[in-house]
Amino acid sequence: MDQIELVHSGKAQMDAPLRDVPVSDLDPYSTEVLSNPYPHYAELRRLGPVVWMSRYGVYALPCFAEVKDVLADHATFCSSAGAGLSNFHTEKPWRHPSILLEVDPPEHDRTRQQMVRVLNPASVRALRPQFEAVAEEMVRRFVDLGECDAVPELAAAYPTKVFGDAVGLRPDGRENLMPYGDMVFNGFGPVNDRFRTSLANAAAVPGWISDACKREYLTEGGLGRNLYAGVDKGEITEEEAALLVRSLLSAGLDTTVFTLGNAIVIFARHPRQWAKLRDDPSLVRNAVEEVLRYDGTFHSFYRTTTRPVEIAGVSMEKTQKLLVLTASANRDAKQWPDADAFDITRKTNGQLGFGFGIHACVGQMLARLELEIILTKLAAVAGSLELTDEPEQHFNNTVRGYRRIPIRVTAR
Ligand code: OVM
Repeated sequence: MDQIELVHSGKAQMDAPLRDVPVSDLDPYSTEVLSNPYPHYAELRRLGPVVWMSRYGVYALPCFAEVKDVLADHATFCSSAGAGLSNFHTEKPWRHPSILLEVDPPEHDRTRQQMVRVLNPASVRALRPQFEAVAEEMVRRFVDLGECDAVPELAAAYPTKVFGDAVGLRPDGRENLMPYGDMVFNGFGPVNDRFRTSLANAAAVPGWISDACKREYLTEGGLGRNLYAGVDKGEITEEEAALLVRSLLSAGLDTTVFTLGNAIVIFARHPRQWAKLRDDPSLVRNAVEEVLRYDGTFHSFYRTTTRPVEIAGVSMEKTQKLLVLTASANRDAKQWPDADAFDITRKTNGQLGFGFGIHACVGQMLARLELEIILTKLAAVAGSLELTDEPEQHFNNTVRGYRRIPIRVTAR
């Protein structure tokens, strides 16, 4: 399905902006920045709501209000030029563009509707008993281990099992899913060594994904197979159904695996908040939102201007890429009192971890269900969570997470 060829230059619009705009030469994709982006985001917000990023020729939006405004106006700030740095209107995408994420209305509404049909509140609710049964067993085993790496034992194992089963994937080959997500999420950034390596290390992965998206591969009754019902009703083509399954596989696994790992690390580092959750499990839903606000998994993506426009007094041309820093917006003190504090009792309404507007995460109910179930079980079964060593980050151009979380867990 995907012929991989990298032509992105990122140099299309490197000229300095015409107006008096704050400029930053920060590389948001450097290992140093990715290690701890928050002080850098704070500096961007201090510079202003619109900052020219001289290395990439894009405007960064680090503040809540402007991020939300831009995401609300999909006609002016489009997705069809790609949700990454590369401009699909002038550069060849590394894979067939997503027919959900990388399109505008009216095309978008048609495909979104198909996704909503399989990921509606009732179909997600129906998954709960199975998700809870798996969580029960996995969390007990995790706590019984006492000391382990929480990534393979829980954070990666749980979504791989329950999401993979929900989609209707066969048990074998699921190890291809994380490396594929790694390519996809690196692909929203520049063509740097990190992206090239993720492609080179996993040459067989896109082929496996492409096969796994086909109707005959997918189990009857799963979310993937259910997307093919749209073909039978004449609403989408067989190829479109396969690409929508690909969207599930692209966006659905790495994100939840990393969020689960991030939640474990954050709670291990905030024992009083963990104690609060154990004392009052009704806080779990808000705790999930606060995890996503405080250290969101999806850090940034792009929009592209469809006409000359002004944002916060900064004029820009048509076809300008904008770096939408949702994880920075979620730490904006103008929106969030004591923004850098992790507090599961705060008001989290409006956090942007799932985006905002017509492209807001279509799987967010499914993601919340996974997170809520695991944290609830963990809070019921585990006592203290204690990191036995520094967790090791998994570096990716767009998503934040850990590849190793050495932890000691006591039974409650
Ligand atoms: C897609 C896709 C891939 C990654 C992320 C995403 C956040 C969508 O292929 O549709 O949404």
